[in-house]
Amino acid sequence: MSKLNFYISLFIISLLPNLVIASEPKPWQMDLQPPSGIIAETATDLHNFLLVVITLISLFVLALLVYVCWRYRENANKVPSKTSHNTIIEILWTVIPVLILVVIAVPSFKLLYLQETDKKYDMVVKVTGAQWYWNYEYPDEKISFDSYMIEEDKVSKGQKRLLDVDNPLVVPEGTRIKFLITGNDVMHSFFVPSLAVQVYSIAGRINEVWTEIPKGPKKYYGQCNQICGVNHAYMPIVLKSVSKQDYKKWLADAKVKFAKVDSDLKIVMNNEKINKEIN
Ligand SMILES: [Cu+2]
Repeated sequence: MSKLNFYISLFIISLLPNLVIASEPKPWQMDLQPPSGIIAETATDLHNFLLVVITLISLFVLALLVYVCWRYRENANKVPSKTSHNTIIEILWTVIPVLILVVIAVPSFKLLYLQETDKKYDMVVKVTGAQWYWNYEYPDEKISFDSYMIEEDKVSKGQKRLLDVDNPLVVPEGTRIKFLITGNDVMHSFFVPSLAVQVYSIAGRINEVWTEIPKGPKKYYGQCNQICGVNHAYMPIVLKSVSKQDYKKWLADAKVKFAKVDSDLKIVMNNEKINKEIN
């Protein structure tokens, strides 16, 4: 293989992670999951920038320590200096870190502003954390359903152990979604790494966050990341984006499949009515 071919192959291989149809953790993964959507992309850029800054600072401090250990060792520095103040150095070690923090603050506040203030969204999903499953509600469609992890002994081919669920959260591709996140019992946390969504689910309180689901059908895997009890590790999140037509089909089916609660309620009300009539 010529050198050029080798580099072309390397380039193609480097593109492969972007072609996968699921965002999920990989064995021996070192970096963040590839970001999806503007928030995750901005957060990943900030992370990469900070990685450079902290690496440079750590190397600089390490170099200073090594130099001081070598230059002022006992053999080379028989009479130690009694200096305890140096105005110029003191000004420098105060002003330079402040400047570095200001430089970090600019992209950091930009990201925070993007996450907290953009109110343009296409649909709302209410997420409720419970011991130990998630409940998803589509207020505009009047459907709600529970999402449980598939037990290890029931995982079928193509499903991921500890990650796949019976009822994924299905959303149309290319939409902006506002999540309203609340809790049913103890604290949980709704965490989907590739979308950079991580929000606490707390009983009696609603937290909100928005995210943009990019175009293209894909599965986004996540997990509860607030230690919430004995089955904390067994309440994964699966967010499945599908085409707009497939979403419509899913919605029509879901309205039938998840109408159980309503019909149960009707049965209870009917029974009460019958009981009243009998009495
Ligand atoms: Cu939890």
